[in-house]
Amino acid sequence: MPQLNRRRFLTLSGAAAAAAGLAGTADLHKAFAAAPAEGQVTTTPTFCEMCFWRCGGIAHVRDGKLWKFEGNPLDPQSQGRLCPRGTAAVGAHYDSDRIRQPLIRVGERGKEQWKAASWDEALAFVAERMGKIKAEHGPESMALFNHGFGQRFIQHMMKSWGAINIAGPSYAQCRGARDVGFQLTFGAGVGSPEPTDIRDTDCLVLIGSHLGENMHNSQVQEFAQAIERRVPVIVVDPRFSVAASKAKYWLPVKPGTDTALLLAWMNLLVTEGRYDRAFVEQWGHGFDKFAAEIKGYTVDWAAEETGVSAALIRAAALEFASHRPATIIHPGRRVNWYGDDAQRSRAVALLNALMGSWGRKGGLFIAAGMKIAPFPLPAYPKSDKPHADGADGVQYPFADEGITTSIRDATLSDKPYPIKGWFVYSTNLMQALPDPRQTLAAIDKLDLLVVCETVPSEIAGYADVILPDTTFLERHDELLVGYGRTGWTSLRQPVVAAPHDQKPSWWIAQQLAQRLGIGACMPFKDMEEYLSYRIEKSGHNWQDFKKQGVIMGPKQPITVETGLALSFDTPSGKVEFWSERLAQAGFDPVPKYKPQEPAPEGHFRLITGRAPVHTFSRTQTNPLLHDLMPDNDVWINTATATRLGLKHRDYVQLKNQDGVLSNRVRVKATQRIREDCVYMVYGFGHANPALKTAYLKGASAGGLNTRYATDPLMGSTSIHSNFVSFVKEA
Ligand SMILES: Nc1nc2c(c(=O)[nH]1)N[C@H]1C(S)=C(S)[C@@H](COP(=O)(O)OP(=O)(O)OC[C@H]3O[C@@H](n4cnc5c(=O)[nH]c(N)nc54)[C@H](O)[C@@H]3O)O[C@H]1N2
Ligand SMILES: Nc1nc2c(c(=O)[nH]1)N[C@H]1C(S)=C(S)[C@@H](COP(=O)(O)OP(=O)(O)OC[C@H]3O[C@@H](n4cnc5c(=O)[nH]c(N)nc54)[C@H](O)[C@@H]3O)O[C@H]1N2
Ligand code: SF4
Ligand SMILES: [Mo]
Repeated sequence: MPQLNRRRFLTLSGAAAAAAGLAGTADLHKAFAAAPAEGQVTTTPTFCEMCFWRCGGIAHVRDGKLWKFEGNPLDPQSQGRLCPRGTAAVGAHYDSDRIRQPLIRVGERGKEQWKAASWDEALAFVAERMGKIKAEHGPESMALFNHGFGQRFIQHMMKSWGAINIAGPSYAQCRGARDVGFQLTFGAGVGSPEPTDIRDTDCLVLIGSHLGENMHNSQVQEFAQAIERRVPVIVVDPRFSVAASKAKYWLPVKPGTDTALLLAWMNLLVTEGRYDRAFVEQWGHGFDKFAAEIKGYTVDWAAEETGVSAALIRAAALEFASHRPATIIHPGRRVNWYGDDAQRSRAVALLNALMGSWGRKGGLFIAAGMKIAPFPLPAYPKSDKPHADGADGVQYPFADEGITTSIRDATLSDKPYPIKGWFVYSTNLMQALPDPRQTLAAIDKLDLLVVCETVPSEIAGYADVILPDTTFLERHDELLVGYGRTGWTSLRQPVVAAPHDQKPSWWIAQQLAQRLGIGACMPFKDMEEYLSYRIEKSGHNWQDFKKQGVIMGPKQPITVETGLALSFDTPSGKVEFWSERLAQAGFDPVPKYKPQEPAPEGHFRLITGRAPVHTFSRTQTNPLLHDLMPDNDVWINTATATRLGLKHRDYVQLKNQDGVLSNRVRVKATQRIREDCVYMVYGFGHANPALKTAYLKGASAGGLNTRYATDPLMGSTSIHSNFVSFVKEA
């Protein structure tokens, strides 16, 4: 890869990574901007898919070879800078582990024996098997698991064919409980990107949200600016995160006790009258019943429960309450920790309501969008069967999106009807879903498993057919019509050709649609036709858009201060301190605290999170990011390590309460974590040998996640419910 100039990249990004990601983006950006451009260079704007922040970038191609990817200054998500993963998108294009052509399984499922196939052969195979499932069971028996922006036309094709069981891990394994908690309280979820006005805030409270390790670009940039402005930051985390190192107050809570803290904070502020009375009087529903319900949750009690001193709990509350309404209690993003997460998220929402921060400058603004005309597409067929994915609120009354784990349950139980096929697009279910043993058992029952992937992930290893997708730098996708301080629209367009016989997902969808007899669902020649129609029909210039990559929407009021009139789409039309809907469905109308089970003797709770230079399990094989961080380690409190005779950088295996053993992983003995838990970055320990770069490097947090609780309100599954002990290497 001479065109990559790896040596320079590595020196720069090594330093950036050492700065824990915060200063890193800027340094990287500057260094790249200063690099001399030799040879013929063309630049093309497109938006990033290395994670789901979808930053606008500009790709540089030198002498026909992809050279670098940097921020597009016109784009609100990047503001001209990319994070280390975005910069390393170049590595995804050049990755030698990529799947190069369609593959059809020849040996036993999971044994990784394949024959190379032409696209015609592979698509005909899929269409024939799908047709058989439809004939025998109906199209509802073919489920779709999907994640990422490239899913748009795959999902459209599947819905046009009659599929109704569709889910991604971004709901039940990520932000679902948060959006339900906020929906029940304010009548609106938070969505992505989160409308946190960190730029104008006077105080930021982070509960778990580890900004700076969790690298959502523009949010982290605003966070860095807030730190420069000396905005007080309060971090609640059992681990001394990067964010905690920038905080005025760090509350090292015992894992799983956040609801106790939140209830005690609210009781304190209500009792002492330190809340936004005007907001609560005008907009609150059931406030008196709420206040009576939380009366018993005192600060002293919370100190016992959380392990944080009463003085610290109180000082933090007085601090953030004094800045109201320009105070943000960050809603978080991956909130699926303990299986009671919708209620904990509701407590976070209620605390924001007490601060009067909803729709306020420096609080949570109401994101603006923009209108882009649709391309006329035929309507989807209607099914008279219920959803097997929990999405129609029968099993989980407040679920408003498909639930991955419910589709898996239905596959295992044949209830409410058999699920015979899975189409998996851009999600590595073996790492992302809890209890991989159940995922395997479900796969065993399938007549068809199609996996559309870029690299040989674990899930691809079990496929009957693998369809190799392009990376985002090699394809068009649907328009991104985003929400934020103003709406915006972003373009994804090909920058370089796919290196082998990979095809873009929209093309795969269109070709498969034709073979399934539903070709009319994608009535356009190519994406230029589709996208330019939408753009021009909306009154914008297609050629300009291709050059700039971004169109900004009109200014709209997003806070009370800029002229926004508040309204709440709840049954009472108000902010529901007491939830009528929860009461009617038989749930607690005000969140209650329920303690978590203690760790078994000799065990530690396993908690997890992100590293700034990797995304989930998707980037470990990227040569540039692999060089920065080839594996993860397990954080253990120094005192615990000493007691157990473990030395810093020793290798251990983790054994969970169900006897599942991890791959070997190095000990990071540190005082930056409580003694009752251990921490690992999620996404490592890849088990597919075809993923040569990442195979068996580090340990898989997902693999140890065999015990999980399911949120009774909306079906999300917990990730921090597992306990581990250590097995020393002989
Ligand atoms: N670099 C990078 N950035 C990413 C991603 C990525 O893969 N890589 N993924 C993106 C996505 S999709 C998501 S959902 C977000 C996730 O990022 P966030 O929403 O910020 O975080 P979580 O993963 O929920 O939380 C991890 C933090 O919670 C702490 N924690 C663990 N248990 C507890 C507890 O009981 N109480 C409290 N208060 N804290 C606890 C951990 O120590 C850790 O610091 O990150 C996004 N940003
Ligand atoms: N134990 C544990 N489990 C978790 C989490 C955790 O912290 N710990 N986090 C949860 C969260 S917050 C989330 S959002 C989910 C994420 O879950 P997933 O979305 O499953 O995340 P990835 O591991 O990135 O898997 C994405 C797969 O898509 C492939 N891919 C990447 N780009 C493309 C592309 O352009 N086209 C195609 N076709 N494929 C592509 C990658 O190679 C990768 O195998 O995981 C959840 N599960
Ligand atoms: S935050 Fe980083 S990885 Fe995510 S879209 Fe932006 S540049 Fe890409
Ligand atoms: Mo997520």
